[in-house]
Amino acid sequence: GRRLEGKTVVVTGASSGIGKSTALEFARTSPKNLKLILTARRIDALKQVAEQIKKEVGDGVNVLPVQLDISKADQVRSFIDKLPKEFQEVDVLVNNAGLVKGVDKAGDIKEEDVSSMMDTNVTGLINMTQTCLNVMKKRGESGQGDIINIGSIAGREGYPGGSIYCATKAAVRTFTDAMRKELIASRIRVIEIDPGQVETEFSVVRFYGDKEKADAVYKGVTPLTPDDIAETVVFAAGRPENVIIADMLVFPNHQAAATVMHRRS
Ligand code: NDP
Ligand code: 8X3
Repeated sequence: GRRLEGKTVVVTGASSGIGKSTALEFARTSPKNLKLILTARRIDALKQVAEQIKKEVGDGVNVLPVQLDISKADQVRSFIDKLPKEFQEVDVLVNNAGLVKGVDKAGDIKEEDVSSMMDTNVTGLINMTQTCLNVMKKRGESGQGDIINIGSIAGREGYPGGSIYCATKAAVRTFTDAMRKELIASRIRVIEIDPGQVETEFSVVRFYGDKEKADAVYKGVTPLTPDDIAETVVFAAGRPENVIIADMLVFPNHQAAATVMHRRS
């Protein structure tokens, strides 16, 4: 509540899944005097999320939907400058936007899938971080703000059919770790949250829109909900200034590794 009051929060990939839930959770937790910038490619979906927030918590939260494709470096570079002045002082960046494409094995992976995962999950996240760090570094005596990166269990271990996706999340993990060390003299907190299986549009995107294949991923298990992860993101952002939740791995109860899963038959 109080600790988030007056903050300006950017959530990438807020049109769906974890990002959408995170936007709602920030609004519920700090329903007064919060500025929320929601970004994704699907602007209509963002506007619906903004409407939902307004309905749930009223006008205390100032929500700004912004169309942004993080895989486009020029869009990310001008992102802050194009915001209305009152939204430019970003305090919290949630780097959530990301995607997986296909289950092909090395040798057969489509070039376009390699680039879309790399350009979004890695380069997009890095560019977004650098853009917002410019603002955070100027705050206070030595810089202040929160960068919250959504990694994955897939960044900690590879699994067959996920080599590129796993490599992108491993890159996020290493970038995050190095950056936390680089920023040690500042008050900027660099936070990584790594979910296991969460039921979102993630698998629908992975199977190029095939809902049946996506549903099969969650058969016989109870995956995390996007709200479960949203709660951890807002918890991390809401810790007192001297506390950092540096690194968090969150599984559903049936999961113990990327591919160690107990399924009800
Ligand atoms: P969803 O597919 O439901 O949401 C992904 C979000 O990312 C969408 O809002 C999408 O918006 C956005 N996005 C994708 N590409 C771009 C882009 N180029 N520019 C801007 N926004 C983009 O999946 P999740 O909510 O599950 O995924 C969120 C994050 O969580 C991802 O980083 C994912 O890797 C990670 N994760 C997911 C897990 C899971 O099991 N679901 C487990 C561990 C991590 P739009 O299409 O409108 O651009
Ligand atoms: C997404 C979870 O299943 O690809 O990060 O490891 S999974």
